[in-house]
Amino acid sequence: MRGKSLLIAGATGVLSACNRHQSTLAPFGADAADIRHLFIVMLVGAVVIAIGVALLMRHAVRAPEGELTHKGGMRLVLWLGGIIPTVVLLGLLAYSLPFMKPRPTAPADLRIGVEGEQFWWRVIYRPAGAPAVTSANEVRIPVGRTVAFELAAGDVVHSFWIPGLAGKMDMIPGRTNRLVVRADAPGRYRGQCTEFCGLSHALMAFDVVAMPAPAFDAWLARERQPATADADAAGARAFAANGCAACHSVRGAGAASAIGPDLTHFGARRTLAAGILPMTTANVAAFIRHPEATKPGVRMPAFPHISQAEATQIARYLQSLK
Ligand code: HEC
Ligand SMILES: [Cu+2]
Repeated sequence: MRGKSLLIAGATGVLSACNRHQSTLAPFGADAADIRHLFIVMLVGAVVIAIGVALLMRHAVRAPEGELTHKGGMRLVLWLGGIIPTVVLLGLLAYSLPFMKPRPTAPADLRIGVEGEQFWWRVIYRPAGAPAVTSANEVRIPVGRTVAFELAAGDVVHSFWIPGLAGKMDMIPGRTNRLVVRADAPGRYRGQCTEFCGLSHALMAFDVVAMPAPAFDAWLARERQPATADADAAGARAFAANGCAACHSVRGAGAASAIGPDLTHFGARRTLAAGILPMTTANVAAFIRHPEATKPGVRMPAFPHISQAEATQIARYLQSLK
């Protein structure tokens, strides 16, 4: 029985390490690599101490009674209870302090504002010397460059965590927290809200795309452009007729509200509803009619009176916004 549970514990450890999508053990950024390094050092230290304690226990249980004099006992307490822990903890503190120093930034570094909302992410790229570009539910960063996240919250406290990139940082209404990072490997990863923020807190994730720097620059230039879709399409007309523009923005197509996620380049995202559903026409149409079926407590009203056919037209229109 014990062997079996040990086997299961070992297997889950090994299997979870296989997930390179969202894992502190598979870092793609310099800060997460530091955290993994510290974790391994601490783990080895803890294991050594645990083995030492176990050996001492064994010795204490087996030794004949009265072997330890009163003075010997006091000395043992002084060393094992006072001096050694102080030296070990001070050593670990001195070793780990340099890791806590924030990464230095230069004025030309890219700043990305991310604002937590119930239950999605507002993402604002603020490149030096150019106007800001607003997007949502997906964070793109250039590999090899320093990026400063400016983290805020629009309603309640959220927490921003990209486990493969860096440690987590709270998003607090009324203040801006800075998290400076550098991605080292391109790829598609995942981030997650890690502060309970309401009913759909666990359904508040996002895609992270680390791109080679030139590709990122080209992408940001495209992202800056207004929407290109056909404004006369049936889906575009249904979007306008159903009042979606009261909450959503589609730059260049007359919708300019910032209450819900920006949809200007919605079709270029891989996931729907803050990293929760794959981006398919059927999923988008279903979400439009019954968002609460996917996300309990969602801040978007249901549109049950929109027919399946009309919802599909709107979904096609939104997906054409690349
Ligand atoms: C009262 C404001 C409001 C109205 C009106 C509204 N939405 Fe939303 N919408 C939201 C909010 C808030 C979210 C974020 C939901 C979440 O993920 O928690 C959202 C999310 C979405 C998303 C997913 C966005 C993403 O990045 O994945 C789509 C698509 C969408 N809405 C389409 C529509 C359409 C189409 C209409 C009109 C039929 C509409 N919305 C009307 C507030 C609104
Ligand atoms: Cu949250």
